[in-house]
Amino acid sequence: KAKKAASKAAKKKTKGFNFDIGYDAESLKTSILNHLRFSLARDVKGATTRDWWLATCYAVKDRILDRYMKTQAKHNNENTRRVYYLSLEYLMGRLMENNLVSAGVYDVTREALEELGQDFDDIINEEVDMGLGNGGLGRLAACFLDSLATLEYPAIGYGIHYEFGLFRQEFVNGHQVEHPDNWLQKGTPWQINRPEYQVEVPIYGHVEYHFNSKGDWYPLWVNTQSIIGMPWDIPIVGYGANTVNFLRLWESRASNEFDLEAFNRGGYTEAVRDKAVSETISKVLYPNDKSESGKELRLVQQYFFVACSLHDIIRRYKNLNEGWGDFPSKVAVQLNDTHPAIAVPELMRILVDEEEMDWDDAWAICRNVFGYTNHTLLPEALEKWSVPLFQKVLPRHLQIIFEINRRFLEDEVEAHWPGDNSKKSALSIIEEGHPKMVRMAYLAVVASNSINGVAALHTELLKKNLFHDFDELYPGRFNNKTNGITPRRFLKVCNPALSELIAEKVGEDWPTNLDKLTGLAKFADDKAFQKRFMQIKRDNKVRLAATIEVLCGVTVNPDALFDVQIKRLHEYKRQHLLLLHILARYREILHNPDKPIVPRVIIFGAKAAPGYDLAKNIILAINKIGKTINEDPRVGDKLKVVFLPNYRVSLAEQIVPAADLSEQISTAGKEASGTGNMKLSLNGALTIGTLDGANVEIKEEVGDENIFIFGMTVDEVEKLRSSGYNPWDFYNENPELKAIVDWMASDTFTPGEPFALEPVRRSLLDGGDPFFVLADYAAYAEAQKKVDECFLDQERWARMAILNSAHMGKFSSDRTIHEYARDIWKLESLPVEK
Ligand code: B1H
Repeated sequence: KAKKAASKAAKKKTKGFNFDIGYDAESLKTSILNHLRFSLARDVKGATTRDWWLATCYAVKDRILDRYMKTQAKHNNENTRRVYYLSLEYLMGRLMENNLVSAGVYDVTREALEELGQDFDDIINEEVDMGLGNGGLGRLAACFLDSLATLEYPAIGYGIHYEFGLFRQEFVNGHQVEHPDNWLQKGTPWQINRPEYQVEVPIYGHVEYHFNSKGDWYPLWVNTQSIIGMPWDIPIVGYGANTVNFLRLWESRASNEFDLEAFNRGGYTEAVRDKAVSETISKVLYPNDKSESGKELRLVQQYFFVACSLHDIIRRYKNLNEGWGDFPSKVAVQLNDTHPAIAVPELMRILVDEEEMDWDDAWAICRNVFGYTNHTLLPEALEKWSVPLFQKVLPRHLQIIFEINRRFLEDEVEAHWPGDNSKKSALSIIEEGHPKMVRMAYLAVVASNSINGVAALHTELLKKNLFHDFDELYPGRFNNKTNGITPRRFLKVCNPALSELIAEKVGEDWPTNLDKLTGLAKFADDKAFQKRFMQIKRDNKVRLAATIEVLCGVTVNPDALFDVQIKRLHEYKRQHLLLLHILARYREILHNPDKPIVPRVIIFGAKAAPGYDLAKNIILAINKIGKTINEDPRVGDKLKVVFLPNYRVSLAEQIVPAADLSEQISTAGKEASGTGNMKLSLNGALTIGTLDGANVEIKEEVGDENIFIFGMTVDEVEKLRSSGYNPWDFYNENPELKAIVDWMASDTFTPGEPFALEPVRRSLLDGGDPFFVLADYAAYAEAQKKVDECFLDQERWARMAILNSAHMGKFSSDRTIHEYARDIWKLESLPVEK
């Protein structure tokens, strides 16, 4: 009561107070100087670049928070429906430049800093990436947040506030070495701590049965430990800054109660040790990208952030609503892969155990609320948790999963396939075996009103293979949402010169209306336009060349063809196929020294999971072979091979605008979508690629004549596999291929260590070449020849590059998000007044 009165009084006393904040250079300057002095306790005299960076971020944040307050007030006043995006990963990259652009203060901030005698670019480069994700899945989540805010959809992202994001990569003698990513060390001006919203969640313990007054038994989850979730909010600024949503990341803390108990028993060290265990939960992002088998801490991480998030969602709902009736009309929850699928039994537990709702009513709510996005068909990435582990960590949730499964099999599967026990065991959420396993994908499918894939081909394959019977059982629930990328970060911010040229030709509104880029098509044959377009590309290449010089110590010629493969290192992505092509080019240069050849700079960027030996060996092979080539005077500018260390979002922003050729060469059927393919093509790189993932749709958009497609289709791969693929046949029948595969593993590239690269060779031959590298080699070599021919005709190349940019409109994440909102979330945008 007293609190309420005080807040009322405060409101009265501040009535009419003017919170208006200036958006001109002069106001920014004042803000920056104020923050330098009053937030950082720094004198202008002693201020470092980092101080200037922090002060500038704070000044910009003031403006952003103003819009954030207005947005949240609007969402609450209207009691609007929201989407909650649950993801274990967010690869945000740097925030400053994007926030400046979105908040509309880029130019004035630049001006303010210049007037203060500061170098704008140095300040931008102070920021370390927020790398709380592995690759495409985490970056997609970040692009989606950008689009949700830009399109003014009420949305909140939930995730984990990892103390250490994805490791920093270094090369030592060509080997990958991992270092902790201490992204919080320099300060993180964008995050806001929200202790008032901390929550406490139970874990471990066991289930007891009690009887109520009617004599019915009910389960009680007891003897649990508790963890505190501390929220950190990152504002998400929509382009134009009408709407500012937020991303809420949970940090784990030891609960006080928990501590006290140990203290009272006199166990000081135990108390501190237990505290350390609780605080381990949000310590580090698992760097595995695809497989994470059986790690207890990973399961704990998943449950922890899901439980905190649902608690938060329900608190917010209850603030504005009575009863549960409206819950599904106010709340949509999207599961980014199965990593947050524990949300299903957790919501059931809350509704049934805590809210004492009937099972059927609770289940109806779940099914109305959840949507599930699948991101991969690779079997090693399909999450399964062992029943004994589940039993230990989340005993009550396991019971609920068994009950969900029992009803699903007895009611739904039995009704559709009466008496068919093989169907029941095939579709069961619990896989029989020793131990039994919980199939998280099946759990997510059974509990969701929508299940989507991330590219047309991927969705077709999901329906045909992994979820074939579910598609029959639940017609219409499976749907496609082809991925997209934000054109703000991946064109407007990273390629300002091209952005200006585009604006001149198609108008200023292309960043929120990417289909406008088709307006470039009519200039594809215009010589003057071609010249400007290619000059911008060349300037970007000069800048990247300087970065390559610094990071790799290799001088490259900006007039060479910049051939780029940037993505996680995985066998299925086939970086080693490009490596074989590199060897073929090197061999050609040595055998025919006088023959003219299109000069190329091959640029790799990729991190390998620390425990993935073959991936690390492929990195080693590229580095060793690259070094040999780069130092061979017979080669000169004809071929350079560089592996940029520590590939991450901010490095991608430098590489993407400078690429001529985009390598998208995964084995057909393995890359669910890919999103780097979209970024590169948008910036005028031509794609050499297989008919896999979103490449198929890129080809449809840019036209067959503006893309280099090669290799086996999904059906052809399947046919070859079932007829018994033997890589030795391809090796023996192709003398060039045989020569380079043998050469690769000889001691030419690793003098003194003759078998250092043998593991890569072995994987392609005795290892059975599971991703058909040798089978696709000849077709790839053929396609690369066409690339060279094309590049020799610079006008033709320019035309193709322009048409690539022109036809990428479909791949804006705005389009993707509009589709999710319309088809899955039934979400209306809610414009916030200026
Ligand atoms: C994608 C993952 C992934 N698919 C498990 N699956 C992870 C799986 O830490 N884990 O356990 C992490 C990541 N990531 C990627 O998602 C696909 O390979 C890409 O093709 C796709 O473009 C991207 C976004 O949909």
